[in-house]
Amino acid sequence: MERQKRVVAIHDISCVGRCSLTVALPIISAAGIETSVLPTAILSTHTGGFEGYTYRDLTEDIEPISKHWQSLDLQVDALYSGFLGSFEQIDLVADLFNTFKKENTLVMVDPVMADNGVLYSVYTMEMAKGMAKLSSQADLVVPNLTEAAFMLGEEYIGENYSREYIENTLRKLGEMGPKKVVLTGVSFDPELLGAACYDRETNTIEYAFNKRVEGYFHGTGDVFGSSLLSALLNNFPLQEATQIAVDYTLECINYTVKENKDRKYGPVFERAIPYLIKRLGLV
Ligand code: PXL
Repeated sequence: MERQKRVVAIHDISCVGRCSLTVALPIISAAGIETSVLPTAILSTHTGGFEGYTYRDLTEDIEPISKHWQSLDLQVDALYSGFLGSFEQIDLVADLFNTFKKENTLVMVDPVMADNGVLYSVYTMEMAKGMAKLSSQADLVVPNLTEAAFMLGEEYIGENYSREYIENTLRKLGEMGPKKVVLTGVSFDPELLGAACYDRETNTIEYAFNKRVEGYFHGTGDVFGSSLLSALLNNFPLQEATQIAVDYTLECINYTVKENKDRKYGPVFERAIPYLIKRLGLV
């Protein structure tokens, strides 16, 4: 068997409402990868649809945690950042990348900050500039269309876009620094939804689609990112890993619809874990 890999997942803990670490930790673990965590903030719930949530920013803990880890012989195969607790965390997370990145470490940045043309309530446009800076240090960046536009300093153009717009966006994001880009929420056909992936070094653009389910499903970005990383660390090439992530996300959405769950509690990703580990060839 191949040596077991380790991910450091850098996201918030939203105690209730599946997203960020409550999604990344179980999914990446189920994929056979040791998942260490660096919580960026602790919230009683996520910020998308609950009133009155608590918010403890953990910015001050990042450096001491990093210092302690430096005293350990820690092999890190991937660093995966998502929702950050403050603007100041951008530079701290960039330092953490520099500290723990070795030759074969995959740095994946999901610039979690916005969706459907709007920034999450806790952020300002400053965050978009910061996320662009952090993404420039990544090997792989995984924005949705809103985050991509904001990082490029452009307006969100909504759902009427051409293939050319998507491909120009991928190339412009690649020019910022990352070797690979996976753009989520891409659709050229009302029946289909998926992602576009770009490899700057081979100059290839590929797509992965599956059936579109109407409606907004909170937390699916984290399900997508966690399963994408799981597939990449299980040695699937970029397009195949993207297809696995698209298909797993759809499975989770199908369970969420079937169980008629209140969608702000997040996707029913647990029931689809057997599907994911089969797709990854682990069972
Ligand atoms: O899934 C993205 C996310 C992560 N963490 C928190 C959020 C959101 C989206 O709203 O509020 C705290």
